[in-house]
Amino acid sequence: MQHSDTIVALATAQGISAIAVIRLSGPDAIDLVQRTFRGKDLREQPSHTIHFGTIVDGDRMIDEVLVAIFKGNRSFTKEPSVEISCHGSPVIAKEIIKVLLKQGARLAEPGEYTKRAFLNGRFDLAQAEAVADLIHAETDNARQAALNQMRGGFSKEIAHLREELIHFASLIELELDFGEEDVEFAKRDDLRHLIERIQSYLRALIQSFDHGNVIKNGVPTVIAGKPNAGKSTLLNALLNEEKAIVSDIPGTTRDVIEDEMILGGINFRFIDTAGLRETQDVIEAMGVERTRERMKKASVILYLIDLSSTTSAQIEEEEGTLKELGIPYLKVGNKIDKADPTLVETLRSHDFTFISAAGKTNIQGLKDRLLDLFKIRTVTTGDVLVTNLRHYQNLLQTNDALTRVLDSMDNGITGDFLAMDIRQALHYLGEITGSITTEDLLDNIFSKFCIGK
Ligand SMILES: Nc1nc2c(ncn2[C@@H]2O[C@H](COP(=O)(O)OP(=O)(O)OP(=O)(O)O)[C@@H](O)[C@H]2O)c(=O)[nH]1
Ligand SMILES: [Mg+2]
Repeated sequence: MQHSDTIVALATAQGISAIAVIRLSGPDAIDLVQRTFRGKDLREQPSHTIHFGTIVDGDRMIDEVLVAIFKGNRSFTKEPSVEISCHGSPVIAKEIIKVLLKQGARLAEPGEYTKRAFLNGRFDLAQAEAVADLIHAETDNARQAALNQMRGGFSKEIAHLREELIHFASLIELELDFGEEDVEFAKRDDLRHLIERIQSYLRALIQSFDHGNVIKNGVPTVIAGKPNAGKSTLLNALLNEEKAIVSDIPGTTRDVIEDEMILGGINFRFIDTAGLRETQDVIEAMGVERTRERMKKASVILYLIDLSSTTSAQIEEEEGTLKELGIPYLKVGNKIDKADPTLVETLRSHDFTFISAAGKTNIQGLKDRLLDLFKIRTVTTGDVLVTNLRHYQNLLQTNDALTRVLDSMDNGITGDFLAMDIRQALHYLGEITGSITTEDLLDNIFSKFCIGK
């Protein structure tokens, strides 16, 4: 697909920097820059070369720049492209973009470069999405997972399996054309084998999402418990920073306080909350409500018990409520320095991690237990991981449709139902790689990119 217009945007971050890069893509990219450029004639230079000169607006010089040119389809977008490196002042970048707009360029929409690269066949949709993931990667593992996907990941295998399935779909549809006659072009045993092969691949991908999701999105970890249990003290100890106010007055924390920290290659988002209790204080009650909301959305809860002032009966009661949430949790006994020894003895068999948040005792032990819950291995080149929720949902739907095909075959159901479920499976698979797209789907994906990407 060739686009007729030429787009322009700042490709580097807003703000002051040594250099800023302005990027153009489209049929007129090089001609258009030439009209504002004093230096060599860019149209006569070979592709993939860089040229020094000035950008001018009529007689007014705006900046000295370096211009890189990419001709024909030998660029990221597979369109003629130009990258102008200017001095990194927001004013200069803005002025240069203004001149280029005057010459007929149009401001790029979010993700439009990557969208063009996709539409021009540089890569499939799953790979295009990985470009955004790569830029937003917050850990080295997330970077590697995104890079693997951008460089191919599961795309090729899915495209290949889809081709094979299309072959069967067309044979079955041919059978339908023959109507009443009893013909069977699509050998049912072969189809069964193919579906089993596809499903085993899909299942591996589906299973990888638990791991992939943690790597890409991190782990929201809520610190909860009764007032004064030492939650804010623990947050500070984990982050090694006086982030939250600590005091011996119960009900100190009212708002949610959060910050991120990378442990063992995973981004943990620690969330300190208002202590759980019934209260007449309107503000505090709102805080407690927020705590409950956050607990429901957590990936894991660090549930704190104050060992200096809690009885085992109370602990049992609190754990009962905690269990009902159905969210994984770690029981943490805090203030081990002031704990009642008999209570500690009783709790030993109850899978508690004992710490002193104030004394920073066994904080590492707690971190280790937390990491054990997310058995993460380092992502290496070539690992295929599903990190994207959209892909995950489509994989599940494909798998379900294929299970229906198998069921239909087991029950001797006729060709038209088989064909329908196969077509659905093909649809969901095709949406992952973008061989089937709608404007809505593309808008939805690329509008989440930033401008210039
Ligand atoms: N002895 C002892 N005191 C601690 C420990 N951890 C916290 N404290 C004290 O317990 C009191 C309450 O600590 P916070 O961290 O404010 O407790 P919280 O759970 O955030 O309380 P709320 O915000 O009111 O829900 C403070 O006086 C802390 O200094 C500990 O390990 N040992
Ligand atoms: Mg607090």
